[in-house]
Amino acid sequence: MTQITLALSKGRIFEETLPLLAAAGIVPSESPESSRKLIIATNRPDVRLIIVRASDVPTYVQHGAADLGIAGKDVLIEHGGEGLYQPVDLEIAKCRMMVATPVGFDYQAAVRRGARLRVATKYVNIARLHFAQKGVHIDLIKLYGSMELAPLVGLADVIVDLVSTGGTLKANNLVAVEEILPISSRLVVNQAALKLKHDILQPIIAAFRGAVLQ
Ligand code: PRT
Ligand code: MG
Repeated sequence: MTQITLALSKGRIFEETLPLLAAAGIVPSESPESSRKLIIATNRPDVRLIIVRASDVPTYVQHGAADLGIAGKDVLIEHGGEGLYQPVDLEIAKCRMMVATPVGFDYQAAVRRGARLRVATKYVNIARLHFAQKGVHIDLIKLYGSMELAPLVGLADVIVDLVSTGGTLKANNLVAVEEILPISSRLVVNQAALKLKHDILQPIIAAFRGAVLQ
């Protein structure tokens, strides 16, 4: 029997993927939130799930350790997307990549002056490209989380981060000053698997696509 492996991350992506899986007739046998298992069986003997860090999904799929996966556009841009076919925008886990500053920092004036900006972010490729397109010189400071703290303690002038409700920025006296791009999660498929396991993958891709259009 041909088996397929789908890579997912815990949290918001898993939650929002459940209805899409259901549309493809796939029901996980347990929840990764309550189970510590990293390989989760489903009601279909030919489909299993693996639970990985959100930013590791493209790597598993690129190398064929998973046949397909679901990853945010932010993660895909930072990864580069080599070896990945991206057939469907699933329109889940939506948010926006934004530039944010402390309340009171005059971002537009700093940009007009041609000031060199210190930018703290986890999304270094997205930030580098954005400021290069604006012609703004930056010093990039790579962080792995809690970017909101950086401007509050003088590590950076601005941050580049994902914003959904805006609650985290507000709680830290920061304000979004520029949108870089809208973000949602994509279905990604290993290009070799798409050919070799076409008969089993194609109906799943079609079911996901159909579920998005609902
Ligand atoms: O947590 P881990 O280090 O394992 O990885 P991760 O943070 O990348 O994973 P996860 O599960 O938190 O996010 C998975 C994907 O969800 C991301 O790659 C995005 O595509 C998408 N997504 C959607 C978000 C958000 N919304 C979001 N709000 N990812 C992160 N956030 C964070 C943001 O970085 C900020 O710290 O939530 C905070 C802001 O939220 P608000 O609601 O206060 O604005
Ligand atoms: Mg997170």
